[in-house]
Amino acid sequence: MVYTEVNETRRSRRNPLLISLCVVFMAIVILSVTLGLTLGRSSSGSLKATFTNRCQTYLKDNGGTTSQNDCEKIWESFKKAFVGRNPCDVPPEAYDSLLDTVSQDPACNRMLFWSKTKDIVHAFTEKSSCYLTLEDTLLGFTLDGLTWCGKNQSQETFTTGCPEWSDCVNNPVRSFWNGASAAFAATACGDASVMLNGSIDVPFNPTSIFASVEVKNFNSSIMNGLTVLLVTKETDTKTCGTDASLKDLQKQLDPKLKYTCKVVTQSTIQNCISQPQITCGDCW
Ligand code: DVN
Repeated sequence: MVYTEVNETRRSRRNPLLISLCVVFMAIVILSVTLGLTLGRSSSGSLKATFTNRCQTYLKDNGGTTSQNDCEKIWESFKKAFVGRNPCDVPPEAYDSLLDTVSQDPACNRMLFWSKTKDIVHAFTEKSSCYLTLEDTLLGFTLDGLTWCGKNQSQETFTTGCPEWSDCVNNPVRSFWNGASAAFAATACGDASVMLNGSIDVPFNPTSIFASVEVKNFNSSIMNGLTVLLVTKETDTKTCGTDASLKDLQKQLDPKLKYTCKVVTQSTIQNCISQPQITCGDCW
């Protein structure tokens, strides 16, 4: 009798406790699902916002039209390339229509390519308009550093859970940069330049976009030559004449193109960037 009463008492105490625990658990589940959905939605929502904001900023800063409609149209064309598709099955050609729509006037004699020198190149082009990189064009500027993908049978855009660069060749981000780089290189006219990294073993790496896409798309009927700016640190010993990969570059270039190479130290470029006014042609 005494035993039963104790048990009853425990049970009646445990029940409200159990109920409270269940309520808290359910609340956590509901909150997580809601948060997950909200965050999931806002991450894809924010891709559109980031895209159109950057696109409008670019058009405003570069004397283009600021009409919201233009960037909305460009966004729609961009989305068509990858929305509803398996994120490992988006080839570079998927962006052809976008790249045709947003074709930009080529900047003859000012086009600058790069490989493994992204930070210093952009620090320089941000400071002066002497050169123009792909990331200084409307689409390059808008998509620089972003991740995106779609999903089979879904109309949504995603910014997380997308394949990594090396997961599959035909992923939406990698294919965009391959397609955009090919189109950018194909318009290179006059004398173009490339900043290569003289502090690494293979400055002209065959697997890089510069070697595997851009050099292959140069058009010698509109281009005069290519100047390699081999960016080194003071302690580096690499020179234009001794680096084997630069010999490969020379071999791969159309013989009609004039090849020039110059070693430029990082500090020379940094000094130049720190000048209040950069005079094009005076940096190296
Ligand atoms: O000339 C430039 C420019 O026009 C561009 O689009 O292509 C040329 C640079 O490409 P690259 O020759 O392949 O040079 P990098 O330095 O090896 O790679 C350039 C960028 O591609 C990287 O900075 C990565 O972009 P991110 O992450 O900074 O936005 C991306 N990339 C290349 N290999 C990658 C990779 N990202 C992730 N994993 C990799 N394995």
